[in-house]
Amino acid sequence: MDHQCVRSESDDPFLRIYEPSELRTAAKFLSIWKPFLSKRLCSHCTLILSDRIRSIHPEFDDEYDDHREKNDMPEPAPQICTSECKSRSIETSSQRMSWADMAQEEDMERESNHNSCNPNSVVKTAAEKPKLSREQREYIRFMNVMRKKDFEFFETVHGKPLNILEGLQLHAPVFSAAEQKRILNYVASLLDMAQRGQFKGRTNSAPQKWMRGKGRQTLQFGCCYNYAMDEDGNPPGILHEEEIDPIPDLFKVMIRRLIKWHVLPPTCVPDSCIVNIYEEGECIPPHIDNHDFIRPFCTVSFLSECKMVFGSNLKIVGPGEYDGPVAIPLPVGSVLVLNGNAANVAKHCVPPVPAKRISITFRRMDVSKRPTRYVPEPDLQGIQPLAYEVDPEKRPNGSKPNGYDRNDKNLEAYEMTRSLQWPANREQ
Ligand SMILES: O=C(O)CCC(=O)C(=O)O
Repeated sequence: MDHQCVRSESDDPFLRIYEPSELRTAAKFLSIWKPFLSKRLCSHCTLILSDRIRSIHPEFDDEYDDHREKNDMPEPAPQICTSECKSRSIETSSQRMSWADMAQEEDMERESNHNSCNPNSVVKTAAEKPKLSREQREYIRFMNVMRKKDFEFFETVHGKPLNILEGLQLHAPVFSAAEQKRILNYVASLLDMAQRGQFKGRTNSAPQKWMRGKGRQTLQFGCCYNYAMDEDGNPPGILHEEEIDPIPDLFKVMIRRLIKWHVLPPTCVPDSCIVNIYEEGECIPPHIDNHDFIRPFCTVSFLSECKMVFGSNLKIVGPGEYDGPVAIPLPVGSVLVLNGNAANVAKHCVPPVPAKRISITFRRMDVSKRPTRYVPEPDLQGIQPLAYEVDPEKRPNGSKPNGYDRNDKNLEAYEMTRSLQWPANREQ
């Protein structure tokens, strides 16, 4: 079944026996019930359901327009929900995934939370929900991102005082609770694929469990980074000849968000990433990111808050124990951007984490260091930042699209992220 096929259902003999007013009522009813009807369906099947409701009467389920309008990803591939649908969706999600799907999921979540308190409110909630366009929703979320860019910590470097945190930025929240959930499920699927040996070469590496402070599990995409001199005598840096899997689709959607929301500049679109999976007590030792990667680069935090420690001279006080002068908390859903002195003078590390944590580090390779078989990602070309002013003082009055003002919905959603769980049935 494809979308063409769903659209032409308005000519369906079943529908022809009903009056337009009856079809309108049916479509209204079904669109109110869609959060329930689409529960646990994959995003693609949810789209098919939306399309079908729309084919009954076009006035309803207009949220679906958002999926098409300025979609981050191409038109969904034809498919119906089968038992294999879920497992296949990870491989083909590039054709399906967009943040509009996630925004919809967030709405659904909010509604189901609300309705679980008051079963009589189903109709009222959905009917009263103000209709915001995708642009308006994105604008509100963009404006609610808090951006800290004035980190300061002075140390004496080469005999002179220097702000070693110059160039550090924290943006939060960039990914909502629903988006974090989606990303974590996606990472879980990537780990399953890694376990089944479905990735090339050194995409996946696991820590040596017997040694305290020996890291974390990683998944690398876009390039293979060698952390230390390997057994073939390769120095640390990008391995030119090593084959590796390309950046997974949902991570490309994340990258587009980072550029569009002014977190990374359009001159520095990441073309590689590392997923770090820290079990409780795991860590990353003090380091400065290799200059095979240009600046800035960034790390996105999930699952639990941890501190990143900075200092020009971080001390290793024992296996997995690090000491440094500044510790910066990284909230879940936040993005820490490293540039300038913070990336090039200060070392950083993550001391043993108090609870399971996942981070995704996005970096752009220096052109001369790209792997031999490097192919630019078509999905990551020509991304432009949204034309809104980030600095509140520079925002002209009335710059808000269609009169929508800042609200705190996202901050509430952000607070909810603290209770997110790693997919329940996974091994710890
Ligand atoms: O886990 C983090 O947030 C930091 C990861 C990091 O420093 C790295 O991947 O080089």
